[in-house]
Amino acid sequence: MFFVKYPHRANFSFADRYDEDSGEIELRGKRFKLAVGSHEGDLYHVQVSGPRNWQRNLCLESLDIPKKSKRARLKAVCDDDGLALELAGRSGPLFRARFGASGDKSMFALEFGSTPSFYGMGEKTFGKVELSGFRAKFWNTDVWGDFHFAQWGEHPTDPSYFSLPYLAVRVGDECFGLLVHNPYPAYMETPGSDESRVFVEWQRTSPLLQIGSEGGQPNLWVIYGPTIKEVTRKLQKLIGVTPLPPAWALGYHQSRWGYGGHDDLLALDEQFEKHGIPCDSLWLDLDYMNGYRVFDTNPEMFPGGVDVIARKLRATGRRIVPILDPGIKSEPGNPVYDAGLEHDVYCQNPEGAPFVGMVWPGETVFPDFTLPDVRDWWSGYVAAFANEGFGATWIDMNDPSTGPVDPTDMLFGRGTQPHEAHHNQYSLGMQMATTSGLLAARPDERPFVLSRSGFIGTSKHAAVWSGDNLSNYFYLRVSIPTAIGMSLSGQPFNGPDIGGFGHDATDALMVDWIKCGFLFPFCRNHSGKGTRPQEPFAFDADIMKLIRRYIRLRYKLLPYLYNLFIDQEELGDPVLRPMSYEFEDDGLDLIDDQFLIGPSILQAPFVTENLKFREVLLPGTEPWYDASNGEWIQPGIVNVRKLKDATPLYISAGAILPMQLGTPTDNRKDFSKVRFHIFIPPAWSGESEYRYRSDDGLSFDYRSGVRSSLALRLVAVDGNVAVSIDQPESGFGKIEYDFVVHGDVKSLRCNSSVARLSRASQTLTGKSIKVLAATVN
Ligand code: MIG
Repeated sequence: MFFVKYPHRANFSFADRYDEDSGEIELRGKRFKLAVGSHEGDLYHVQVSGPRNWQRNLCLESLDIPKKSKRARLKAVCDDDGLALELAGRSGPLFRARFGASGDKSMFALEFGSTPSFYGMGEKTFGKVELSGFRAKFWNTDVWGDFHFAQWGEHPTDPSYFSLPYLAVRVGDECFGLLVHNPYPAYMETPGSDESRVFVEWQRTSPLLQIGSEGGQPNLWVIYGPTIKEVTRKLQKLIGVTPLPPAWALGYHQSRWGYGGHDDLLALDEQFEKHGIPCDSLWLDLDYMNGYRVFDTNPEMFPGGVDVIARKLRATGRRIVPILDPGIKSEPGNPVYDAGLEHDVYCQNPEGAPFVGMVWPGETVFPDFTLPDVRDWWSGYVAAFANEGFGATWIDMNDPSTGPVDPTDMLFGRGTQPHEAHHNQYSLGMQMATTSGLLAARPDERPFVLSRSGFIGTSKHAAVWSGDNLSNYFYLRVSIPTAIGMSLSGQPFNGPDIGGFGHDATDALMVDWIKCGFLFPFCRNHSGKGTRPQEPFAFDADIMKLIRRYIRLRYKLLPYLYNLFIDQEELGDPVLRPMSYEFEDDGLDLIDDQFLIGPSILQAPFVTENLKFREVLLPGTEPWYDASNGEWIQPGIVNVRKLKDATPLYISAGAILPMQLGTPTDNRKDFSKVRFHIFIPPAWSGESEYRYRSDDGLSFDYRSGVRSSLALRLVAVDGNVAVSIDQPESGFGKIEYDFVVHGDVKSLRCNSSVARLSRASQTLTGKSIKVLAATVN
């Protein structure tokens, strides 16, 4: 396994014979079995089996496979060149694929009728939404450990921490997805070219899409859309939706490598309180530990135990989230180490002894999370640890990072499985074990785990942050396409270290970053040891107020965000989306610095240093509401000036956005009281719908009916607006609501009553805007 070398198709033999009756294919005289399964929803599974590790799919998490179906959009045929797989589109095949092998490696080579576009690829830092002309590898990597600083400082590196070998493809106006369901290292090479890297012709990427893995059973899922929305929903349901997180996990999180224990936490708590900044949790990095020993809290940092401070923080509703690394200090007498030896939990080296890596505590050994009994063992420690007073868990270094030690000798399955067979899903096993530990400790609370690495199935267990970035504009800029890629690849709960992890955030960068990231699905300010402190109150008062303003705005919009996570669980839609998710205009995917939060909020933040103006493309055919000044803007390209307070943020015509009342200054959330902000352009005619749901934000009771919902339908005719609203579900009691109208409506009716409208004002991203407050009897 090399980072920047890729299998070349000249070394592969392609299936030159295929017998449709027996399903046998032949590659240079070697025989394999091909199976093409067709499933409801236009999902197809291509599986090839053969000797050695091609016999069995080693994925730890199962897929949620829809029932078999007779539909056969994907067909295997035998033509003059041998086996071809064809996916039928509306007017002819969308691709024709050949299957090849080179020893244990497998490859699907796809040829397209017309120019394709590509999206997804999990977590990449290429800085692009559209991914033509890339070679990519899928091998979970501790980027700072494995690349030289000169490479990652301001340039994309690949592979990344989190591997989701998935690619969405658009051909004409039809989309389909390709999922390599195999934990071995995967690769993709997309047609297209980056001229800056081409000196001689052969350096161009292949005109074919090449996608496959370096070992393991070839398992390719082909998901037909035809829209990107349908493809993404189907993918998400196949690999697993993200279960509704506790509401507090959607708040603002404060972290820094350097916070110790009781005293630091108390001081932070007081600062957030004093400045009226909402914050749901405080994160502890390595320094809370006793000599980097996992599950061993330094008693000097917590006089009287963790629960002392955990109880104090309960008054302000803040949780403590400690970091956990997989690497256990190899040291006789360390109780966790000893217990692990006794239960035979460690990955082995080829000599049959525990494999040793060099991580924080020095020599470290690694639980083999691919084994169910080892996951149970770990889960017991997590449960006990949670019971000490911790609110959730942050799992790091699970790529796994072995420091300077070559991981190839780290064997799984008690020495029976090669490293590559499970490397990519090591973190997944750790997530499964950690989540179940939290559930064991608190069976009635939705667990929350943040993980650095991940694989297919992580969406069911953990949020993922995009690993170590730097406080610079390169990383701010790529945070958008990286989040879009993850969202389209089925990892909706994601976000970067806001403000940047390494180096010092300047005032300007910190402000630009919070303006860009304040509505990202996961919103945590984290910084590295020795860097400039990055808490909002570490900056001068005028900067602090700007940062605070956006954190407060996140909390104001929390009902909207929370409902987007409900939609994720029900429908599979990502929270953060590319514009093309909702709008059809061509070329939207070439814009890498704009994104949508849900269907109605469009952000086009300033992500380039010292820029005074930027172009914003407002898609679609309806006007957009400029949240900084309350003006309606026609769709198309507009030139926007950078303002100190505001950020370019637009709301779609007819949108209904549920918000908390007033300006939140703490982290209280009551989803039973909501204010619907409706956005109506002048003399507008149109319709929209919204479904609002409220529940306790913490338990699983919503699954057994302890949830209330409101169904809203808005019809506007020439600026006269009628909203019909009813409450189809009342399991969580009555929802109190009122309305604020942004725009100049002529009249507003709510169900059968006419609303009284009075002038009011409202601040969102910029200055105070005139709005109409509606009183409904
Ligand atoms: O080698 O725990 O990505 O967030 O602060 C560094 C210390 C180990 C890497 C994580 C980062 C965390 C840091 N960790």
